[in-house]
Amino acid sequence: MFSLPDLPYAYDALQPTISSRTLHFHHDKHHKTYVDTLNKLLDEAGEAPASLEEVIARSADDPKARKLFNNAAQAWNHAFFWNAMSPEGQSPQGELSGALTKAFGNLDALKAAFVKAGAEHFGSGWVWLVAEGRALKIISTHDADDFVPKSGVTPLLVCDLWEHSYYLDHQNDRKAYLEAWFDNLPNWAFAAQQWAAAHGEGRGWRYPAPSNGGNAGPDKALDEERRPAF
Ligand code: MN3
Repeated sequence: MFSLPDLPYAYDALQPTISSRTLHFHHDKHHKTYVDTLNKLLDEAGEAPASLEEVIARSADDPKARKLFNNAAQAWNHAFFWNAMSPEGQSPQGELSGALTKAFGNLDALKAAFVKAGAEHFGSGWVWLVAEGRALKIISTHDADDFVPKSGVTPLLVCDLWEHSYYLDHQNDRKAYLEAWFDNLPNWAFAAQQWAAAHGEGRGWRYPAPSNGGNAGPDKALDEERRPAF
């Protein structure tokens, strides 16, 4: 059984960009439903995987496992999203700050690119800042898609583009939500840890291990080659 991780801050900590009301719905209803559905699907299949990353990686390219993938990836994406935000109003520091300047010119240009990618993304999904080797990129993904199954790509930050993440606070103005989000909420300390992990220093963020994991047979285990890099 995978658990629903608690938010790493109070429900009202991200106001006014994200209200307490939105976080209650988003975490306690939306995220919980993904985790509950994931556990139900695994239980019905008699599976007890060792990690959520393993479930996502092995279901990503299997059309018959679409429902499992969608709920597993959404469980992962939301937990990553909570960690990628901070109420502290941080700025990029250290080596990551230098790499961002080299890649985007300055923080304003990075913000403009991030907001543009998110605002122009059609429909539901996510906008990510990712590291691919030493390269830094902004990429949006549709619905539940993420970078867990893609070896060599490490996410540093993500912002949820589904309407449930901003509609109560910003109505249809996704661009205003993204601008306020980028100005106030990125957890740059977390992003720096992910950046270091992308280059072999420490391990990147992983979803909390399941309470009954590790019972999967060898045929269910991923071989090293397909194991996510983080
Ligand atoms: Mn969401």
